[in-house]
Amino acid sequence: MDEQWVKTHCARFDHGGCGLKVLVEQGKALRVLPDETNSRSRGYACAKGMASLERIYHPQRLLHPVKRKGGRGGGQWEKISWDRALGYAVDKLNHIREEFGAQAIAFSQGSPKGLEYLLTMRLANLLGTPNVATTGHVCHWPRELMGKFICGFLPVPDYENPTQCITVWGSNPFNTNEEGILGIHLKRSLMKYCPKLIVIDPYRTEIAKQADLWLQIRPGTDNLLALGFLHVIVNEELYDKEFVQEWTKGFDALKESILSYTPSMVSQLTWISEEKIIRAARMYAESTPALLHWGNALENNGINISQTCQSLIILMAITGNLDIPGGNVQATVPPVMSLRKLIGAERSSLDARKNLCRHYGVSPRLPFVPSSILIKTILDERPYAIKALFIQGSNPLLSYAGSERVFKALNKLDCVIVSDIFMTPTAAMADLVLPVATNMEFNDIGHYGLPHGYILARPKIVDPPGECRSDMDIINELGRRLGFGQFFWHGIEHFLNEILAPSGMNYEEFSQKGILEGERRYFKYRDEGFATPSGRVEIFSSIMAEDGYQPVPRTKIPQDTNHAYPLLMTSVKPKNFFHSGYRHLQSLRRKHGEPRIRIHPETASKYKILQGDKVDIISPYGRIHLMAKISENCHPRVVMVDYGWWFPEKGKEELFDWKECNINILTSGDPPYDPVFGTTPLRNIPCRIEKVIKGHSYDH
Ligand SMILES: Nc1nc2c(c(=O)[nH]1)N[C@H]1C(S)=C(S)[C@@H](COP(=O)(O)OP(=O)(O)OC[C@H]3O[C@@H](n4cnc5c(=O)[nH]c(N)nc54)[C@H](O)[C@@H]3O)O[C@H]1N2
Ligand SMILES: Nc1nc2c(c(=O)[nH]1)N[C@H]1C(S)=C(S)[C@@H](COP(=O)(O)OP(=O)(O)OC[C@H]3O[C@@H](n4cnc5c(=O)[nH]c(N)nc54)[C@H](O)[C@@H]3O)O[C@H]1N2
Ligand code: SF4
Ligand SMILES: [Mo]
Repeated sequence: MDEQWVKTHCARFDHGGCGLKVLVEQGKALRVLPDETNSRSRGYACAKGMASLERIYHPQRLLHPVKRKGGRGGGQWEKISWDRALGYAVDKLNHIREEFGAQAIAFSQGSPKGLEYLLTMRLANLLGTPNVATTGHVCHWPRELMGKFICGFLPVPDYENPTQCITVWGSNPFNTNEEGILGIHLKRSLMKYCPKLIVIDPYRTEIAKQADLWLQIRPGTDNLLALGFLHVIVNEELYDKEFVQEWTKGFDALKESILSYTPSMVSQLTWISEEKIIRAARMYAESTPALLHWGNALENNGINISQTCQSLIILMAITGNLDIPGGNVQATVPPVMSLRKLIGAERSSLDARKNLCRHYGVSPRLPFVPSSILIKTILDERPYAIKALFIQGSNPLLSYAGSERVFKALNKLDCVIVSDIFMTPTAAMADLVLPVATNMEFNDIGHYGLPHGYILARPKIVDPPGECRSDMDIINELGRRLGFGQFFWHGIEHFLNEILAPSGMNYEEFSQKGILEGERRYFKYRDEGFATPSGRVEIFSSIMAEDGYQPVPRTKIPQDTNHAYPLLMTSVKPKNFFHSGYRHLQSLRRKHGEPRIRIHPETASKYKILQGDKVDIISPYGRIHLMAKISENCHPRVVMVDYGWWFPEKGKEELFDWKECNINILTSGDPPYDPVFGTTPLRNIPCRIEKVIKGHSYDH
């Protein structure tokens, strides 16, 4: 018997990171277990990671390229060869490029899975289109870019060293394991160093239950709370005077701008008591080191995200917690090919006038187009028409804000190509669907381009099923067929080896090692300064000022709820799924069978709603219905709605009931946008609820 255990890292169930070992026999993966020898995850893996083989061998996997027959979204498909599929894509893209210009071709990339999104950017650069759209503006880009503006890097929590205080702000790390690894490290740090714990979340999450201070914030007011913290810290002189004096610029401007955000004013708007605000600000500022574990709720909060990011980075800086052990640090990139080189930035011949960010007034420094702006451009045909969309690893009908407008936009396009593992509602709207190989079916590198200072090996373990090919392989081949052969590779192995070349290793050696880390150093600014125009932390951001934005944080007061929409809806990522993905997998579905709305008992009783009742949720943008779960963990004025739901078991003809329970029916992707990032709110949505009686809503 040639049974063998092979080591790899989990991927594509979140950003990936846990070590797994897989039992392989005669080319078939038989079992998967957590790898207890992995230095980072140390034997941890969640239910998703354990479902890796169920995903590989799932009967609903796409196995062949298919082309649409009949009307768009009608569920009729013809199986075609790869040669015909790629030939069709090349003809369409060439035709559109010639007739309308390269900018009429857009790419939509989901959250990064491996290296595929970078190859897509390379192809877009070579084609001459600036239109690679992502959901980065509601994910990590605001913190990354604002970090660059203010201190030259994204400050990530340093769990490698003891810390005295951890603030988990709008994150649910025991469920999401942010960045595929941070949840595990946080848990370990809590056990090992017993730091104080502050949690800022409208919902009493598992981690909130363990907190010294839980701040049950009103959704969407994190920007105000951050300014309130700054107010207390500056007023009570709890900041690091030496660091502020030596290493920052613009502290006086901050002093002035935070004057009005008194604890009493912030308390009224955030629903957190004045006393708690003051205690939390003091707890964070008086602990050294202290780290801030930043969550996605902040980016999902929409139109104030640029100011929230500014405030939080300033908070870390003035309390002396930047780039110190146990604080928020700059991780050093391991020696690999640079991002710029990989995406072919030097070969890019992009026309700045075609930049949609510039047109819509958001930061032209964003390396991609916010999906909200892509959809707006398709619908309005301003400043120009977009004709083709290549969607890679994304499900915009579920994941983009304002699903109805996404549906309209998809219908308007001349050509929609989707690559995915499964047929999704979005793929069902395509003209051409390409079946992709998933991890363990090709050699891949994980965490490249993420700001954690390491990359992970994800070697191939089994052959892909049917005719599935990796995204990298598909884009590489497409690039060659579109006439850019000299900038692509004769096979992905060459590509991977080139990426790794600066480390002196080839892919084979790297996969034996499993991980490649950058050198761990702290206080780098003492030698090199901060990578900002002034070499200091720019509390008054010269880049923001130059680009015409608010250079020190100041914020808008949130709109209040009203009689028509008296509640606020917010959400949380699903513990057992990755966004809208993997509702097919029975082991996961057993854990979470259908979507729910969580309602506080007082609120439920007011609306005569019982556990398990069907409830309509109505926002100014639409209506969905879900099953009620009564929970003391909610705030009485807030409802928590499950995110990412569609039903693979339903027919393709109805696009798998994509509208019924889809939270983004309730959000809007239209302006107002955050001025810098084009972000719209996903979490603090005014709504009302109604009990559904025999298919009709019972109106109160
Ligand atoms: N209301 C609301 N909206 C949100 C969020 C929220 O919390 N609330 N979260 C936002 C955030 S942070 C993000 S990052 C986005 C995510 O947005 P998306 O990335 O669009 O979301 P997913 O549902 O993960 O869609 C990914 C698709 O890729 C497929 N897939 C998985 N692996 C591969 C692969 O290797 N190759 C290819 N080609 N396909 C693959 C999956 O089957 C799935 O259909 O959503 C955002 N939207
Ligand atoms: N299981 C699983 N893991 C994932 C993902 C997934 O879909 N499923 N997605 C991955 C991706 S792309 C990302 S970006 C990360 C995100 O991971 P996290 O940063 O952990 O983000 P979320 O789970 O979206 O939300 C975190 C918390 O925000 C709270 N919250 C809701 N509204 C507000 C608010 O207005 N203010 C505050 N302060 N808190 C609020 C919610 O109650 C929740 O506890 O997770 C990654 N990991
Ligand atoms: S936490 Fe993330 S990386 Fe770890 S096993 Fe689960 S899905 Fe995979
Ligand atoms: Mo994300």
